[in-house]
Amino acid sequence: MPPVLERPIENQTNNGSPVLEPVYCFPDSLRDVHTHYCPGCTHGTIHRLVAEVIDELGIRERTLMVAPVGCAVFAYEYFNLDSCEAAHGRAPAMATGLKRVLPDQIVFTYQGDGDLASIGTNEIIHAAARGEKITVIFVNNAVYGMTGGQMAPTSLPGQVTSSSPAGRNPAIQGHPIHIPEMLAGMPGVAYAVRRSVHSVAEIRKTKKAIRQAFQTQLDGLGLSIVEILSSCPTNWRMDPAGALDFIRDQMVPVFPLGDFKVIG
Ligand SMILES: Cc1ncc(C[n+]2csc(CCOP(=O)(O)OP(=O)(O)O)c2C)c(N)n1
Repeated sequence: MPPVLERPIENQTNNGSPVLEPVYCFPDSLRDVHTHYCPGCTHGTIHRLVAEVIDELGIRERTLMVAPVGCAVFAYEYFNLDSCEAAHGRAPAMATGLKRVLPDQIVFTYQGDGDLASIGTNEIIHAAARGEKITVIFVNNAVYGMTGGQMAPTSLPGQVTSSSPAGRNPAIQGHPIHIPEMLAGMPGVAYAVRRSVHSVAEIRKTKKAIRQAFQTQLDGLGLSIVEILSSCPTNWRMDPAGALDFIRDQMVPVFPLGDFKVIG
């Protein structure tokens, strides 16, 4: 059994012993296993938020996850959910099939920025155009993490990566792609927002957005997507705290946090 931390509260039982009320539990929707994520990587934080939301909504038994290729490739080992593994970028297509065949299931994809905004751009755009009633958790760490920190479509102007050693030059390599802003203009999209996990306050806001994204699907309103700015200390060549500062100081100005479309 995973550990449950408990603190006594003032209430007393009839025999005078204190009532213990759990205030922090390991989510049922996560498996109690070690992950392979690097120290300071915020994929784990985001996993936890998604799992807590699924638990709180009481939908674990009818939720299907489509896992990506990339650093989160083993997400199906970490979530205690029915899961499928999609080929790189194809998660929205797989989620489309699952949701159409099993419309009472809650279907979500978990995708990195190389996966969703480059290799699978076609898939997310057309899933949005079709108004698929799926939820997309889009983790933007501004690089292709798993393969060694190459430039992604979300890399910042001037950002040094293993494939842009002189820094990304927008005149040559283009500008970062702003996915939720783009999708917000499509009628099939009901919820498109951007959040971050660089501080406790932002983590709490991110959890609320993830919850609203799943609620959007429960209400049958259309595609819901939460882009989450996430750290990659290893490939950014930073310590974990410095990577969180990088999100706040460098990523947020390029990828503003906010709601781009909220229906419902
Ligand atoms: C069609 C295809 N192209 C490229 C790859 C190689 N590949 C595997 S993971 C990956 C990078 C993934 O980056 P991202 O989606 O940003 O996720 P992260 O690892 O940063 O979390 C790449 C390019 C692949 N497996 N399949």
